[in-house]
Amino acid sequence: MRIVVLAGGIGGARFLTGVRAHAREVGAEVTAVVNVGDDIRLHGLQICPDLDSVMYTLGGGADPERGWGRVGETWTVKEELAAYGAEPTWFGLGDRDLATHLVRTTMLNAGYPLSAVTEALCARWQPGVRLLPATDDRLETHVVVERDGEQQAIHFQEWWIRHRAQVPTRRFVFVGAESAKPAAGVLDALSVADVVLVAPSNPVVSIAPILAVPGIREALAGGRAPVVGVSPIIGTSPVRGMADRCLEVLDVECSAEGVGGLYGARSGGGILDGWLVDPVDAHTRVPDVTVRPAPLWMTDEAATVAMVRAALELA
Ligand code: FO1
Repeated sequence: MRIVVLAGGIGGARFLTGVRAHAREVGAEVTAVVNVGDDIRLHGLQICPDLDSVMYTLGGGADPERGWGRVGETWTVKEELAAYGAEPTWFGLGDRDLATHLVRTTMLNAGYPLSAVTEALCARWQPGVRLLPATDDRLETHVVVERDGEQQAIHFQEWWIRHRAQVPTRRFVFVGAESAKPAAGVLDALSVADVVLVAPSNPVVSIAPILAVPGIREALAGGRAPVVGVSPIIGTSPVRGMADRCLEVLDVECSAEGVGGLYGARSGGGILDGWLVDPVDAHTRVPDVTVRPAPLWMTDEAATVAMVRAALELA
């Protein structure tokens, strides 16, 4: 069995631990297509937060408290940069994490595509699933905000970390998406997939940038594999993160029904055949999508595996 998972950062990484555990039991192959919209170039280094969150989490090197970055991290370089007044001071790069960005940037500068660089980094971390960036091309999520009566576009990380999403916000723009191509391996993985799972990641800034790469949405729509999404919202709150704030910008209700409707039915030009919701949201209706309840709190690996099994049964 071949499983493809569309995933963002921390929620996607946790979900993938369950997918990997289930795949090991049944002998399935897993490919994760990961968001790159959060990527940012700082201090001359290319930082890929979502790819790294997935790689570190599956490779046993993530900080479980923070969710991002490395466990046992130290911050000497960050302190030294701050002593120079080097901006941005709101973005923290740990010493251990920096090694990843140095290797990645050196390889990118030498001409390797991000997919090949990711494969090389994964040779160390052995995540047990194939990690593919959605695209090898530049794609960055920018956020149009209101400042001093004017509209300005800022990088997603500045909006997310520096402003904690608490600034008047107009819209999200996936810069470079129109001319981006799916990364090497993405369309092949989708064409041979038996099932596609949409992780309980932020629908607006993690999954939407993946779907914005021309060819990926079409491959889902026209593919033979059923597509099952897992709701990132339980009741009226995101499982983690600030999806509520992102949905508000789009004027979409923060609920399993709101996000299910945003993705839409595959038969109607959307992406979903099935939508897994928490039992508290069992009343959810999404036109032409089969909705099924299952506990969605990823409290530990066993709970996450149970969730993955429910998604695969629905598929
Ligand atoms: N999140 C923060 O809240 N503060 C940070 O300083 C920060 C630095 C950082 C560095 C590398 C990395 O891979 C992730 C980092 N994150 C940080 C997390 C990241 O901003 C977001 O949580 C994701 O982009 C959303 O998926």
